[in-house]
Amino acid sequence: MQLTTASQIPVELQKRFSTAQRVLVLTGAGISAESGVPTFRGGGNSAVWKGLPFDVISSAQMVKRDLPAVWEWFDYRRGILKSLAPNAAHKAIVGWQNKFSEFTLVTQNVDGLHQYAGATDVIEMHGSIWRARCISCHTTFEIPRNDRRQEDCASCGDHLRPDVVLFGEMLPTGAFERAAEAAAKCELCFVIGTSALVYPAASLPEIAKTNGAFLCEVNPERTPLSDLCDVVLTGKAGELLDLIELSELKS
Ligand code: BV8
Repeated sequence: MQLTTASQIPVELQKRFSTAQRVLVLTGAGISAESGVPTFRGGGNSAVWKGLPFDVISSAQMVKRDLPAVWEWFDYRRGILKSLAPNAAHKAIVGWQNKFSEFTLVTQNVDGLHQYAGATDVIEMHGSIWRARCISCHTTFEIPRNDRRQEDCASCGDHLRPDVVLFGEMLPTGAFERAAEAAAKCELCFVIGTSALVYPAASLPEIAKTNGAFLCEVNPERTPLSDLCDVVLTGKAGELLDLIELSELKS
């Protein structure tokens, strides 16, 4: 059922949203869809770049095999992103950050739109497309939105790569542990705009549920997590997050 009014938000979710102290939000590419950012698997197909499925072009092996091709893929994506802005869903979550006493925002996205919207202390499980890292000394460099990125490391001169977690690579030190600890403690967990296929990020809602959290999924489509959720809001994050907030005011 497509929700269009605050009164359609399940009462149990309204209550939890009003009383929760510790909240965790996990986001995926879908939360940026209404900003114009293509999702990876939305609409049943997978992103492909020059014939390579995205989990091949975005993989550790590809950095070794063909770093220029990896840069071409990420330069292309930054080219799309640099003119895009956060949408209502990103903005709603910024408001939530100040509403709950313990709020943790974990994202799988590398687009930086949560921070652009004003979110702080974002756990970027998969790094950032706006940062590069030296393949030798691991120094990182911010990539300007509207300027060319630097080619080589200013510290040691070796090549740079995107500071993004590619398939087959470990997550940033401590990111998963910090997110998993918050998931185990939260009372209310939102899973917004993710196909819940990529691990270990997709294990976070499972950790929350195992530890007694109320689980709410926001997604136009069902996912492997949907059956685990207490509430599944079917629809677009940019429309539904504001309804959740409005429903609280009415209750
Ligand atoms: C690792 C950066 C070891 C690159 C990405 C079990 C345990 C651990 C690992 C594995 C495991 N099983 C398999 C693995 C290996 C692998 C993996 O998960 N493979 C999958 C495909 C089977 N994982 C890894 O390699 C990870 N590393 O495992 O290291 C380890 C082990 C244990 C503990 C720690 C470490 C590294 C994975 C990271 C890969 N990098 N991104 C880049 O961006 O190019 S993942 C990539 O997929 C993006 O980050 C993306 O965010 C992520 C997940 O996709 P989604 O965000 O969900 O996006 P998707 O398009 O799939 O779905 C969009 C959804 O939005 C849809 O459901 C759609 O319906 C919905 N939607 C659309 N419009 C809207 C909407 N929702 C709301 N509103 C809308 N308007």
